[in-house]
Amino acid sequence: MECVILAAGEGKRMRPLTAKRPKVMLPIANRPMMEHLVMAAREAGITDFVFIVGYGEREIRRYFGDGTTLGIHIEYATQRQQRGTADAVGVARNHVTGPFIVLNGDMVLKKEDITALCHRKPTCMCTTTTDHAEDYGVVMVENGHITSLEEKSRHPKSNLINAGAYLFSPEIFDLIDAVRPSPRGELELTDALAVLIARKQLYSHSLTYWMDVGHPWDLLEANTSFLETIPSTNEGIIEDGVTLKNTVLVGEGSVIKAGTYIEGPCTIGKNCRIGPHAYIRGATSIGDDCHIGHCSELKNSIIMNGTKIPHFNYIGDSIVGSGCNFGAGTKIANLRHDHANVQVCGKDTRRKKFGAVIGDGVQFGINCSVNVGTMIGSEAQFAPNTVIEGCIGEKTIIR
Ligand code: TTP
Repeated sequence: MECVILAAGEGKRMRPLTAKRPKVMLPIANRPMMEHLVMAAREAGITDFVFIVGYGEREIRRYFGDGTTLGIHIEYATQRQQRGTADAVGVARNHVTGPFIVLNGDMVLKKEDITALCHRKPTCMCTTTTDHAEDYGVVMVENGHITSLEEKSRHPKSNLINAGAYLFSPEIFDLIDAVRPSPRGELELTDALAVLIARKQLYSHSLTYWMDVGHPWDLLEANTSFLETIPSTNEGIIEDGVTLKNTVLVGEGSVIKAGTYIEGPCTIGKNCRIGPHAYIRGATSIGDDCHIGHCSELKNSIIMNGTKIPHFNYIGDSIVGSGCNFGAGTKIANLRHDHANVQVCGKDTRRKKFGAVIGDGVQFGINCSVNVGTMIGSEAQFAPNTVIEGCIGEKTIIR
């Protein structure tokens, strides 16, 4: 069975983290989110993949290559313009020969569900339940057939939704050819599926596990769930006087200095300097070439490659891009005094605890205070003692 992974989208909802990288390359437990999906499919026995790439495709091609290192074979097909999901699947036309699986690249699935999908008869749509059906395509199912599909309804008829995973036969391409732009100007896969629904030819396949990773805060949840399943490893140097609790992974060339206290699950990439006297709490992922220094505390956060958090910093429930520098004493708040859900740029994170989303290359002077729910665009710079909140555009300079 061939597996087509849709990975051409920009991921506007993930901005500013996607300013310089495609959404599917954002890290979860220090691996691109798409790698977790590919590995689940490989464990389900799939070895032939077609990656539909577009936005940021160079990074995807460079990282995955021809798939040999992962024990799979990858063909790439470029979607020149991100014209919608029907268009993206259509790009796979000359790369598949028989029934094939299509997976949105921005979700987490379990191998067992992919195995079960491979054994179904085409055409199948995977479904799952959610408390936020209004954000997705809501489906109705009767006797195993999908009987209706309604996109992002304000008043969803059920909590059953389209999970973005399918089993198709090549006949889908004829239906895709007939799709015309939707009111929002996209060629939507759901319009091709509507024809199959009318013919009672679209089966429902119910998933046991599903996680959608569309917003920055979804990364934290996915990070926690992956870190909880990985065993501890140490390829670095751990000095005497370091305390490690629960699962902690330390990458090659990293040094954990004396007095550091790490409560996993945590993963630390390659060539990092941690401590002396750093305090890191789970679930936290720290990328390669990072420095977490004296009296800096991290909790439930994702820190990308090359970021420096060197002296007296606190970062909780946050996502920090690559190449950022935190001046001594700069801290991020992560809880509102009224304990209400944290909003980021007008969007409800549905979390009581959330800190900030920080793009790549942001520079903080000493003693900056970043309020809960702040979003900071890439390469912004802040003078010492700046109080930072709200949505800050990229390259903003506060002197
Ligand atoms: P979406 O999540 O709908 O789109 P997106 O990834 O661009 O994200 P955002 O809404 O934040 O801008 O896409 C679902 C999947 O389909 C995702 O894995 C990306 C992929 N996709 C393509 O490959 N090509 C496209 O033209 C579109 C719209 C999406």
